[in-house]
Amino acid sequence: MSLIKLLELPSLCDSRGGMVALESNRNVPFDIKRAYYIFNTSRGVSRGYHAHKELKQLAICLSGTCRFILDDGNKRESVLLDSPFEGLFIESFMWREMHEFSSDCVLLVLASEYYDESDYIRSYEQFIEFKK
Ligand code: T46
Repeated sequence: MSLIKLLELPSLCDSRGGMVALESNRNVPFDIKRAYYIFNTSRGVSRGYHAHKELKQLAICLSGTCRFILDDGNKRESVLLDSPFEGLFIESFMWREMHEFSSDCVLLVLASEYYDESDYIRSYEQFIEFKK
């Protein structure tokens, strides 16, 4: 089974322009407790390099593009996010890296939990230990 779970976010676009609605436990598969966005990423920068113990997230590229790498400890898959009409669902215990941010990239992330640094696994070796 693929690690890349892209959820379609229905378009509410009309002649006036674009719109997408995000709803907890409807098109977003968890209760949304937090949202953050990443933008103005410096050229050549990569982010992430961690996993979460509990947190589930949905990442949506509102503009521009960026590449996600997901790794469950057994396999590693990559996907280019380039549409506000699709969300990448990231389950817990999934190593993630973000690369190739375009200069206009605005990445919105919806999260199932409040920020908690103790939920992060920031070492790949530790992540592999957790997965055993
Ligand atoms: C993830 C990927 C996709 C906060 O204080 N509150 C927050 O809600 C967040 C997200 C971060 N922070 C602090 C923690 C760090 O001191 O902001 C700093 C930068 O966070 P970090 O280096 O973890 O950022 P990324 O881009 O590597 O990872 C982020 C999320 O942290 C992470 O959960 O899955 O985006």
